[in-house]
Amino acid sequence: MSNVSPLVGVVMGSSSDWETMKHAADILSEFGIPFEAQVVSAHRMPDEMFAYAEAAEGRGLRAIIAGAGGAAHLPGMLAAKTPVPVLGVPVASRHLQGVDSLHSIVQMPKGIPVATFAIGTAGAGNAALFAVAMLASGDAALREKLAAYRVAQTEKARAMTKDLV
Ligand code: RP5
Repeated sequence: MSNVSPLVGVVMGSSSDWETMKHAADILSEFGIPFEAQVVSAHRMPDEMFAYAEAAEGRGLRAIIAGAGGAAHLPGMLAAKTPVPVLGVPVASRHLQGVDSLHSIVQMPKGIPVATFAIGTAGAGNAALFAVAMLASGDAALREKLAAYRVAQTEKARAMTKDLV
């Protein structure tokens, strides 16, 4: 994290979500995107959640990556209170392995969108990459960085074959 104003907020319902959500933070760090990370529980601290959403646009946030598990209302409720795009990450829950989280986040009523990603660390990482892509549309240097990231990924996948036999 840096001292400059954050462009992306990474929020989660509990510190137990951090193990998943740090995969979003790692990607944002890799791309040099200023971000903040904090627990903003929809159910346990609803007043702070509303305050966070209401202040988000004015504070300059361009995207909010929100992760939660179980009855995962955080992304949807944030989206209801801010025009800043909300990227929802379903965290794998103890009892239903995150299928509950996924359904809670993805089934938004028409009119209040939440971009919903895969359950778990892949979803957290991809939400961050999506935020990078959003920011890159107005930033040529960031676009180049994203292109280089994808080339490196392709090369890594190609190199996998030689380890098979
Ligand atoms: C949700 O409840 C959180 O997002 C977390 O995934 C889940 C469990 O929270 P803890 O009981 O671990 O604090 O609100």
